Formats: sequence, C-alpha cells, structure tokens
Amino acid sequence: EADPQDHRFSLQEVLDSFKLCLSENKEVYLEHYVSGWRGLVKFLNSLGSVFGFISKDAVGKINILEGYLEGDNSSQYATIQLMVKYELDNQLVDLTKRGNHPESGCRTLLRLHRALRWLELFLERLRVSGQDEKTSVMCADAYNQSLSQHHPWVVRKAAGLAFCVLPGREAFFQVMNVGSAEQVVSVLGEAVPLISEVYQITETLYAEQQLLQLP
Ligand code: 1PZ
Repeated sequence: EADPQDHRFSLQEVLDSFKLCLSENKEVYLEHYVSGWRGLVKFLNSLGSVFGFISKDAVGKINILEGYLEGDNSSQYATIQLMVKYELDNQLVDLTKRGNHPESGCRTLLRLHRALRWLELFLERLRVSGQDEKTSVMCADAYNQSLSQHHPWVVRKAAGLAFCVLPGREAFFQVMNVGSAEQVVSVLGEAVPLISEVYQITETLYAEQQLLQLP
C-alpha cells in the first residue's frame, strides 16, 4: 500500500506527471513537465552522489522554468506552446549566439527535452532487457544515440564514468519502487509511450520554429 509519508522515489509518480502533461489538444503543460523532471532528479539522487553533477545541472534548469511558472508572466508559461510563442513574440530568446537571454525558457527547456530523448531510449532498453544485461551498457548506448551529440568531450567523459557505477538491473528496478520486475516492466510499458509522445510534440514544435539549435 502506498504510504503518503513515503518520500522515496517512485516511477509511478513520474508516470503520473507525464500523464498530466498533455492537454486535450496535445499541448504540454509546463507545470507537470517540470514536476516529472523533479521526480526523475529524485530518482537520480537516490542512486548516489556520483550523479550529483548531473542532477545539479538538471535542478538548475528545473528551477529556471519554475521561476517562470511562478513569475509575473506565469500565464504565458502554462504550456510549452504558449511559452515558445510568448518568448519569440517578445524577443526573449537568444537565437544564434548567447546574448541577453541566456536563461530563456526555450533554451532551458531544450536541454531537458534532449535529455528526455535519452530517457525514452534508456527506459525502452530497460523494459525489453534480459536479467543479465548491464544497466551501464544500456545507459551508455542510449546516451550515445542521443544526448551525447550535444555535449562536449569533457561532459561525455564524465557521463561515461558515472554510467560505470550504475547499480545492476535488479537493484535499479528496486530503486524504481514499483514492485516486482514484472510490475516494473509493465509500468515502463506505460511510461515509455507517454514520454515518447511528450517528446515528439515538443520536438515538432521546436522544429517548426527552428529552435532545435538554440545556444
Ligand atoms: C540513470 C543514470 C543517469 C544518467 C543521466 C544521463 C545524462 C547524462 C548527462 C550528463 C550531463 C551533465 C552535465 C551538464 C551538462 C550541461 O552542459 C548540459 C547542457 O546545458 P548548458 O550547458 O547548455 O546549460 N545539460 C544537459 O544536457 C541537461 C542534462 C540533464 C540530465 C538529466 C538526467 C536525468 C536522469 C534521470 C534519471 C532517470
């Protein structure tokens, strides 16, 4: 039975946030996107301090977005679609090189969006993995297929080292806190398509507005 006092990470919590992300006409609510990320960071922190440099960067970006959600123009940040329109219409985005708006919502969210692709690939790989497969290999493969292309050598190197100390598949499943391996696989089966849909909607929006390379 779920204990409301339980502050441990649960994959279910992340799933719930990403479920709430999509509006009826497929807009992405920033509030739930951000809370999904908060849940993921909780998970990362429970894996150990080696991942501190990663969670620190993610938290920094989450906090920037939360600042907009709580700021004077919060209604303009209700969805990613509104945020993009508002920031572009008001010249609040550095489009080609870093300038007056190094912390725009658009460029900040893009970093998390790229990481969401890594997450999608990694979780799918975990979902279909066999008992003896290494999480470190699954994680590295997913990273090399996605996020790594946006990182300089030194970050790729640090990430590679961090992957090596990931717990094994069984321990990893336990940290997810949803029950047996079968239950984990089933929750992953629900989570991956949801994450994928949120990713695709954001990707299409950013591509249409030519925002995929924001500095
Ligand atoms: C479960 C194992 C976790 C592995 C996480 C895989 C991602 C490795 C990413 C390592 C990057 C950390 C250092 C920060 C790099 C930043 O330079 C970049 C670009 O931001 P900018 O410098 O332009 O402001 N930041 C990112 O790419 C965002 C990375 C967020 C990673 C969040 C991972 C969440 C993990 C969830 C665990 C299930």
